[in-house]
Amino acid sequence: MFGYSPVRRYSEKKPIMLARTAAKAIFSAACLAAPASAQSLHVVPPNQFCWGENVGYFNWAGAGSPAGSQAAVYFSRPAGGFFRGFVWGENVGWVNLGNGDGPYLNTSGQNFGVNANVSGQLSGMAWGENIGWINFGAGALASPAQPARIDFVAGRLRGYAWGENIGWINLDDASVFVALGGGCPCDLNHDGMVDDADFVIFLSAYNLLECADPTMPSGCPADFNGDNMVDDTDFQLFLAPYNDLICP
Ligand SMILES: [Ca+2]
Ligand SMILES: [Ca+2]
Repeated sequence: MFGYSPVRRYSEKKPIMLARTAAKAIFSAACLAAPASAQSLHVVPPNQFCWGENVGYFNWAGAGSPAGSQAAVYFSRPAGGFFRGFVWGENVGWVNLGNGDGPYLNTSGQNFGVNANVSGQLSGMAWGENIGWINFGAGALASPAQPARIDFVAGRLRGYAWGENIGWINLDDASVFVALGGGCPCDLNHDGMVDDADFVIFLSAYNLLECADPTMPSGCPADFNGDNMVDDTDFQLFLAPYNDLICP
């Protein structure tokens, strides 16, 4: 008897061991353009903070080890998008923006997270380990309305979120705010370059394939397009910054 087992495409199973020159050689053929649905926005330091009226600063860029590997990331989709990652509250600990399996239904503790519609207006819930639920849709209900949202033109968050136990969280300050941009997500070891060291880290994740794999690095940072797989799509997204070498 032969049991059924899911078959991965050959190119996903095969360990890719390419030198930089080889990767460059296939770059022009393999990496024409990333689809719009693969776009992601990363927090752009030093503008990485927001402010809770009762609890002080939240840092959107530092989570994980190495630092930033589990930071907040926004993944764009045709009908909106969603966040993945963690925010650090200086006085209240970790806040989970969602596990990356978005858009989130927000019907239970297993499928919560922060979504955005096509205009960038945020909704859904984040979970603070010490402070409970934070409602990103609450600012839209305030009077006057102050919806928490991504300002795509300014490249930053705006509006207010509501923590059930901590009150308003201000995303709208003129000088203390969370900037979002392209970042350098393929710099997996956070040294300012996308080079062979990152390629080795990427390969390890690529060969594991699924973000749910228990041996996958926490936060699945090599899943550049946020589909919970590290596969050929992510490899294509890796090639352009690898070719450029220096982070923008
Ligand atoms: Ca690097
Ligand atoms: Ca992926």
